[in-house]
Amino acid sequence: MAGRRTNLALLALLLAALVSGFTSFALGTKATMAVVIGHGVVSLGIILLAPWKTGVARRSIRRRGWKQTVSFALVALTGVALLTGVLQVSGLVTEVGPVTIMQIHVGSGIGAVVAVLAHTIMRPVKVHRVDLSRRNLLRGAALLGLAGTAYLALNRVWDLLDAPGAKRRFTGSHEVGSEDPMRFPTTQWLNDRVPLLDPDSFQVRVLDGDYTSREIAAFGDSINATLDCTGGWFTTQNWQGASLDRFIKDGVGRSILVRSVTGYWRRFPIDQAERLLLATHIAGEPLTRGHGSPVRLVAPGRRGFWWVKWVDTVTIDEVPPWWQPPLPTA
Ligand SMILES: Nc1nc2c(c(=O)[nH]1)N[C@H]1C(S)=C(S)[C@@H](COP(=O)(O)O)O[C@H]1N2
Ligand SMILES: [Mo]
Repeated sequence: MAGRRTNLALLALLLAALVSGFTSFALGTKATMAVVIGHGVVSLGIILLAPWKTGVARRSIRRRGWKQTVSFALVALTGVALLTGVLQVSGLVTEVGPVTIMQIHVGSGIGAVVAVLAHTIMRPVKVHRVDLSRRNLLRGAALLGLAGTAYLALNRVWDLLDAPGAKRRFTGSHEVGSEDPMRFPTTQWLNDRVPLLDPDSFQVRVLDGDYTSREIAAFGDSINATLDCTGGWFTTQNWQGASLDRFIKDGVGRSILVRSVTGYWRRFPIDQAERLLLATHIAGEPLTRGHGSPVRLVAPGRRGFWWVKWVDTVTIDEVPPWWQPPLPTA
């Protein structure tokens, strides 16, 4: 009974960690702040349950074979995901060799979910009516309460250590180069290559018109906005260029499709045009190639993967803005 209860709780926590982790990535707006905190709390709940799970696992450890392998993989992957999660938040370590802590965190987290599914198929956890008894719900609440306390305690630890984690953004990201414009990292979602485009002659097609970066810059719009990469860093800059609503007539179309010369694209609701900027400059300096020269999109309030670089075309159509993969696929 106690073993099954522990397994069930762990399964629920792991799924909650997956869903909240994914949501923090895909959305990461102020409105989803609670989801990011929830991700931390349920994950600490998993750590708190570990001693019980050790007891449960010890009883079944004599079984051998591939089932055993899946169980070990699950423990190892969960352990790595938890450890790298805490390290990422602390900001004390950001990479090991060629990979970032965040990459290990996401990789091991996805691996743990695959392993937990395999494990659940091998050793199904049956849900009984008593599992939802008042008593067990209180137990669950107590566990989350403890995890919440641990979360607050960890925040105190970052304060005391004066670790970057003490000053992290609500997404968990750490600040880089906000005062020194050209110092923030250049990064790609997956494997886009930085294209070689001539900033003097390259033209961006916005609806029916073609514009050089000089012409875009001449509109003279600017905005302070925070680029927050799911890689775990953010930077706040002043971006200059042309607001998208300058090109759009009222009442036409449902979404704005912004495409890069690389094929990378994202779709936005038409009513957000005035919050989107085609940028040519940062703090008065032309964009560098890595940062999206000649023209890149600035999408305030959205995670970095929405900020399409090397913009090639902007079009408007009747496709609903939610009709796209939640995360880019290239
Ligand atoms: N064309 C294109 N645009 C892109 C990406 C990409 O891979 N290809 N990566 C996005 C991601 S994940 C981030 S965080 C920002 C990074 O912008 P930066 O390199 O100027 O820091 O660009 C976004 N725009
Ligand atoms: Mo990113």
